Amino acid sequence: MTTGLWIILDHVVALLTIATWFAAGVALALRRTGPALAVGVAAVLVTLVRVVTVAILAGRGWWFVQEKVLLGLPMLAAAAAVAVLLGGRHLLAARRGRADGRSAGGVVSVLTAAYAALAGLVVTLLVGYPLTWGTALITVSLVVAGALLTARVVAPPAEHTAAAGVARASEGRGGISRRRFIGWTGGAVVVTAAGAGAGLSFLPAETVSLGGRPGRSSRPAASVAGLRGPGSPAAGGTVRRHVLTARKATVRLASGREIDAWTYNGEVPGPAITATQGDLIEVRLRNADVEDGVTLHWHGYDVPCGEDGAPGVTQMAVRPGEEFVYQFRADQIGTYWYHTHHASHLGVRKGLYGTLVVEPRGGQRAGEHSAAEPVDLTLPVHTFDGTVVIAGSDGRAEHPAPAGTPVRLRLINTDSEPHRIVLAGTPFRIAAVDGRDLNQPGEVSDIGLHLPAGGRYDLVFRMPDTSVALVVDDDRDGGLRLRPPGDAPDEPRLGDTSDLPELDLLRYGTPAAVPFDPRTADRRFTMVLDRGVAMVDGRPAYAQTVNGRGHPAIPDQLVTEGDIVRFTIVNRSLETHPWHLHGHPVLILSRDGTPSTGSPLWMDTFDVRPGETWQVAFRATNPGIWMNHCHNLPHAHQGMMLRLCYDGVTTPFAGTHGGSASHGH
Ligand SMILES: [Cu+2]
Repeated sequence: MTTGLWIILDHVVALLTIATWFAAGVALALRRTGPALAVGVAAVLVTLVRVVTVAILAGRGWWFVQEKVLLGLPMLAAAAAVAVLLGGRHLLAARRGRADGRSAGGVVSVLTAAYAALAGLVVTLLVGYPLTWGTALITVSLVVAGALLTARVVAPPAEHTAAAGVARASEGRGGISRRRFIGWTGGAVVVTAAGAGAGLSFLPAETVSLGGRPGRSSRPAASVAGLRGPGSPAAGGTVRRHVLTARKATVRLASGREIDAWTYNGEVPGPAITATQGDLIEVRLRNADVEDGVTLHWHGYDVPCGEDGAPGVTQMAVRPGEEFVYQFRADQIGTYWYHTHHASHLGVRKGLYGTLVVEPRGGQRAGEHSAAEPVDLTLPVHTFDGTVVIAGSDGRAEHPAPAGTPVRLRLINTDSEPHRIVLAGTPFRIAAVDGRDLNQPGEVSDIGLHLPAGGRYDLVFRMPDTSVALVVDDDRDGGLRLRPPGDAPDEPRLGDTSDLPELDLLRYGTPAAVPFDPRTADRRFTMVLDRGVAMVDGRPAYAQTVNGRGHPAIPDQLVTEGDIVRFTIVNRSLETHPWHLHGHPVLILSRDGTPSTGSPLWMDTFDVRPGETWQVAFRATNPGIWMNHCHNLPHAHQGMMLRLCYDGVTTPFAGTHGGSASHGH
């Protein structure tokens, strides 16, 4: 069973502990001894089951259980023990006819167990990892406060009740009842502890995490504004000039349907940018009327930091009437894309994206020697209002491909959710992932591919003399058909594509040497992804969090040029998080402790699914201040975003990233 399923099961068991302890408390209060005993036994059993589910989750990683082991379970266990002692003893006596009335202590202790169970689950759902002293103090205070208030209701002090018999026994000597004394003292302790907890929660937090190495040196400061690309192409290269103007437009899709889009140059996707390795790419970005402001981020392309398009970090957002010129050398070959990085959860969804493809200099790649003209299609997959649009086509697209032709399909997921890709009618290889070639990728067929948000796969094959179907999200009516000229049937035999197993890229291809020893690391950072209550852009929110915090309160990660950096990324939540570091591809080391055994796998966006733990590494060779975030763009907007900062690099730009403080949505 996956860790994600254990997390869900543990939540269900936690809910059952709350329900059973509450039910037992109510039954006891109503003097229904039979049901109270039955439900009480169930509550004890469910509590024991909870210990088991938490123990199993602990085996998957301390991050999944810390607050449960240190706070939730001890609180529940203590309250449950008292409840069994007081409530259980009373119930057994009542069953034997040796007690009547109700046991106030029993009712209070059983209900307190219910409060403890509830508080534990609330801490898991709203706070998560890491547990802080502030949270622990507040939680315990609230549970104790609940117990004291319950005691007051169940057995009020003598002067307020006719049931004076209960209170008279506890009359103190000084004229004040012992019960009142306990009540007042308890109340004072609770208020003090809760106040201390709240105070601790407002202490200033660390702003930089060092990953286990010394902190900032006294290096002379370099500004990201000065980290710009070269002004000329490499020898033999040319300059590829583009002007992209961001503007709102009505765009007609292939089916004739019109959508209100935010576009570059009135097109969706924006103009395709292509280059040959060594060319200089120069893009003048203008903004006509996108009030939020726009930028261009070169997703997966390791441009110098000043060209990265992160507003408030590497530049200011380009407002209507303004412009910004990007210039960088096309040194990396492969399939990439560009998109706005300002208010990107809106802008990219509405159409501010396009493709970037860089071909190797000097002809065909290995394995593509052929007399036939190759078919090379760039296929960004985007969802507009629930309709999947592939390269501007919202219905089924067709493309001719003579038998024997080498074919390359460059799939780009420009959405915030993953897509499932099936290629039917031919065996094929995944030649490249996120623009980087794999080592000796084997031929596969009858298999599903999971394409993360922001990710790219290059699928290659030689065209058979029958048609080939590209199916996205198991929708057999849409997608793309490649058909050889002549009378080949327009459909390959397509079964139910949703039945096909999913290819595991961590076991695909052949191992090869990598440029650094991934067993060593100069700095290690752990990012635990979850949902919780946190400040986002200065306002409290039910946020998407990293280590319990939201942007920009998540500490910066500090690295020094040349460091080998290891990330451990843990997903405690029930949603998939496509993790994306700007400026560097990362080498995938392991998933859930199982090492990657296929081709070296370099990715810039990888899906950390619920319950998963990924280890990745990279060498810090591209100085700057880089965004490090979830590429489910609404998640990033809800706080799941931080910065990786090189020692000695500063930024003159300021403001919240993503524009949530400035735009009026
Ligand atoms: Cu996410």
